[in-house]
Amino acid sequence: PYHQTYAERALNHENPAAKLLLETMERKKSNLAVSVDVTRSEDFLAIVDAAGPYVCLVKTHVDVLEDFDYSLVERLQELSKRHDFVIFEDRKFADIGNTVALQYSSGVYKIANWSHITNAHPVPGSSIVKGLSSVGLPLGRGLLLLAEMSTKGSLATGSYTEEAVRMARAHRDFVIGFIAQRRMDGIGAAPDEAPEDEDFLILTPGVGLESKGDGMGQQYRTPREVVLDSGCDVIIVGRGIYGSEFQPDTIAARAERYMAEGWAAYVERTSST
Ligand code: UP6
Repeated sequence: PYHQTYAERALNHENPAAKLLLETMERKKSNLAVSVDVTRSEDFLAIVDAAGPYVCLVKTHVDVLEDFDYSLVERLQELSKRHDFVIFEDRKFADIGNTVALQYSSGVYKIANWSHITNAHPVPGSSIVKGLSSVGLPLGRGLLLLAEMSTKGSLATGSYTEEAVRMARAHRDFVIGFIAQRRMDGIGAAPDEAPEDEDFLILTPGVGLESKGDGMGQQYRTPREVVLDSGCDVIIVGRGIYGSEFQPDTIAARAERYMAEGWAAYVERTSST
């Protein structure tokens, strides 16, 4: 997958959310995701609208919105159609199967109704995938497992990361890839265990051009380091795009720059041998 194009890789995936993401990346020539972590719905929608033309995916944390109303979801879906992007609620589920199935389908947010992709910590074991998949698979959704984290001192390393990849390999219909800092193909597998053409999507947060960290444990690498050196597929950028003042022009200009950097690294990667 390191050298393959996103269009070629769309053919490797049966899961509708994985296919949709890869096809959107190819169509828009963007491997940029914007992460929108703001507390007011108005700012949220303004950022999504400004960055929308440049991204393949919008990543949300709907539980930080202090004025959340379910109508926001309809607005987000309208923007997703207008600007052609995939939706990923970064819920980071981490409970027993029965509980995560309820959290995913119900409550205030009803995430499974509108989020093409969501994610989970592998810490409970594969029952978490079973619980989420009972809700999401019939709806054509996809799941990412958090195999690694971007934070300083993360415990998701070594054998934990390997087990996460094994868990994904056992649920290829629903698990489409990872939140991770590098490619995971073949990790933790004996030579005959992983299919030769194993193709996981790698979505990578902790991306910034201007800063190395945020004073709260976050660590940033550049789009080039992430896509070219580490072989990741989607760069996830939050504050690097919307900063602290939510100015549509500035947001669009920054998103365009991250998109260009991410795509250039991808073009270099797929044309190398
Ligand atoms: N995120 C990380 N690191 C991880 C997993 N998830 O930063 O390992 C998420 C955060 C945030 C976004 O929850 O929404 O990615 C990063 O935002 P930033 O670019 O503003 O630091």
